[in-house]
Amino acid sequence: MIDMKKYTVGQCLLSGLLLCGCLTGAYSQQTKSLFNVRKQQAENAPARAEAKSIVPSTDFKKTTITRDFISEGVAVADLNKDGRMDIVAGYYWFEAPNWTRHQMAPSRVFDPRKEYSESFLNLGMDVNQDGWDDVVIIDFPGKPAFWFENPKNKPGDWQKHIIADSVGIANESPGFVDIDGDGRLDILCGDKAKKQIVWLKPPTKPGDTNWKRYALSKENVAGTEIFSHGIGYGDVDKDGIKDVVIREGWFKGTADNQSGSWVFHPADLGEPCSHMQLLDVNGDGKNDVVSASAHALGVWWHEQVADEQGGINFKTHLMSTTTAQTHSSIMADLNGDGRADYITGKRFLAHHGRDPGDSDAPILMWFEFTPDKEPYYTEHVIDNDSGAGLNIVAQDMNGDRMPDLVIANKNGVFLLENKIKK
Ligand SMILES: [Ca+2]
Ligand SMILES: [Ca+2]
Ligand SMILES: [Ca+2]
Ligand SMILES: [Ca+2]
Repeated sequence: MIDMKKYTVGQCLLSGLLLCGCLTGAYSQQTKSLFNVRKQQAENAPARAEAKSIVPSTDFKKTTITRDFISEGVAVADLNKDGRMDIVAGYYWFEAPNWTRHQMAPSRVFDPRKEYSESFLNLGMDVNQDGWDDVVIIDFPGKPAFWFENPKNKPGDWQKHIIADSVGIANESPGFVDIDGDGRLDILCGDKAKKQIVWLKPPTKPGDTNWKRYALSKENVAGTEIFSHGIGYGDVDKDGIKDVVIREGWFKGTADNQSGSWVFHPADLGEPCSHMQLLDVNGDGKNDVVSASAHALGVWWHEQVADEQGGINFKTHLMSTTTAQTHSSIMADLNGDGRADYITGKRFLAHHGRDPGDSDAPILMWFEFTPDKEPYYTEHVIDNDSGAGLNIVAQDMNGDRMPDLVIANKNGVFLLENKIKK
């Protein structure tokens, strides 16, 4: 294990600069901001989470599916149609209830300290609507996404289909959200080539295998570099139409979600982050944004406020410095009070141990919101030896109607069954 305590802040800054120097021009826009994050941490805040002992809650029952690093994305679906939810991690799926491992296509176990896998985010859905759930995989940033077609319990490799004419997926936290309200999840992301905020729509007719690309923003906008960090979908201005947020501002949604006409409004939504969640944190009727640092330290809520001209801007409030590298988040009502909670966790060894705190204990946590009571949230640590990958699943796995959590990262694949008492 690399002990980051041995390194001084200066060494961390130096290694950060060296890392930035090695990356391509596509990364240059973010180099400055990432550097600023590290500089600010060194000057004003702890560069890493404090070494306090974190006692995991007894509210979740953990099952280790595997300790192998095979994917940083995860999904659930009943792939063999036996009525039980199975777990997907990259090119592998684990059959409930004993989590027997199956391979969809040739792959291998990756070295968590040296390599990335070939699977960054996963989704289970019946793409071709033949009654069998398929598996969607977002690959390394900038590569096209693809899906594996379920062979309906027949042996052999699953057929791989590239999504939407090989659109290169930009932004590191693409969203699985229903953009057009047809009840099927779409992919919200950037288009690497056109630097445009787009959505990729799965086929609508049974038997069809082709996804379509539709533009929301104009070309050459912020948030669309392959390594851009942070994107979300929700109604910022409460006009009844959902908008797209990135950390540099928001694109105002219109009824036309296909022609790339959504106008950008600059606003300050803080540091590079993972999936951005919209909710009214403080109960003042305006939607705020909750985000977490993708590669540094911090969970924040960004309070929606009016700027001097009466426009929309945000004031950032720090919620947590419990764990760094919080490179994914999801909303789900974990405690059954009817209000969605925020779940995030450490992307263990995000940059293979080179970033402050990325080899610390892999913590998974949730935040319960209390809009009528300051500071409007309560933090709960779920576990200190799982963490999160690049997406988190919150879905009922054991039939008790409470959402459970499933994660996959460089620490393995884990199921955390929700035992919170209502
Ligand atoms: Ca099953
Ligand atoms: Ca299918
Ligand atoms: Ca709106
Ligand atoms: Ca608010």
